[in-house]
Amino acid sequence: MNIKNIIKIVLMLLVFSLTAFAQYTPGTVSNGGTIAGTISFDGTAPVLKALKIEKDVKVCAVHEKYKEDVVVGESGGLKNVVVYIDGIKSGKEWETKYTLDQNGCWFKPHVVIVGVGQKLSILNSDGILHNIHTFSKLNKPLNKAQPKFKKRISAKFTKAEFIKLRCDVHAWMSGWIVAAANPYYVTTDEAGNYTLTGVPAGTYTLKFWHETLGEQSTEVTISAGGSAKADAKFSS
Ligand SMILES: [Cu+2]
Repeated sequence: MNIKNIIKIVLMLLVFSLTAFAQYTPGTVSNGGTIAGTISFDGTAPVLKALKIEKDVKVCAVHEKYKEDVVVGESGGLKNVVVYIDGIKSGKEWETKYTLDQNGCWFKPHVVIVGVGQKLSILNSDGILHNIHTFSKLNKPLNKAQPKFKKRISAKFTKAEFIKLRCDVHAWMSGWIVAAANPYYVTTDEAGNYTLTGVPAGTYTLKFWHETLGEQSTEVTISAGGSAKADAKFSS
C-alpha cells in the first residue's frame, strides 16, 4: 500500500468518525435534571411596529399585526429567544410532533423548532394561498406554494441551522425555523421564561439565540435529578 492510499484511508476514517460524533443519540434519561431561567431585555422596550395589511384583507386583516423581531413583555422578559444545550451527544427522545401553522396570514409560532431528521408539519389554516420560502445555507432551501386546498405539507432538515422563513404571497409574513441538533431546544414565552427538562447530569454549554439581538452562552452544571438556573440579558 502506498502512502497516498494510506492517507486516503485515514482521511475517510476521520470524516466518518467526525460525522458519527456530530450526531445525537436519543434514549431514556433516568433522573434527568431541569434547567430554567428568564431572559430579559435590558433597556427601554422598543415600540412594536404595526404592519400594513393590504392583501387578502378578509382573512389577513382580521387582527392587527405587529413586527415580531423584538418582543418584550410587561415585566421586561424577552420572547422568542431560543435556549439550547450546545453539543450534547445523547439524552432524551425527540418530541413526537413539530408543527408550524399559517393562521390569519401569520406564522405560528414565530420561531418554530424542529429536530434534525424529524418531520415538521406545515399547516395552512387560512384557506388561501401561502408559500413556504426558506433562506437556508446548510439545508436545501424550500420554496413551495401551499394552495388553499393543501391543508398540510411537511419538511425535514438534515443539518442544524437557524433558518429565515418568509411567505412570498404576503410580504409581512416572517418567521424562523430552527433545525435543532438535539431535543434540548426551547423558546422563551412572553415573560422571557424557559424550562429545559430531562437533562442528564453533566456540565454543558447553554446558548441563547435571538433573531436580531445575537447569541450568548454560559456554562451550566446539573446534577442527577437536580435543577439549575441560568438567566441572560439582551440589549439592542
Ligand atoms: Cu402567506
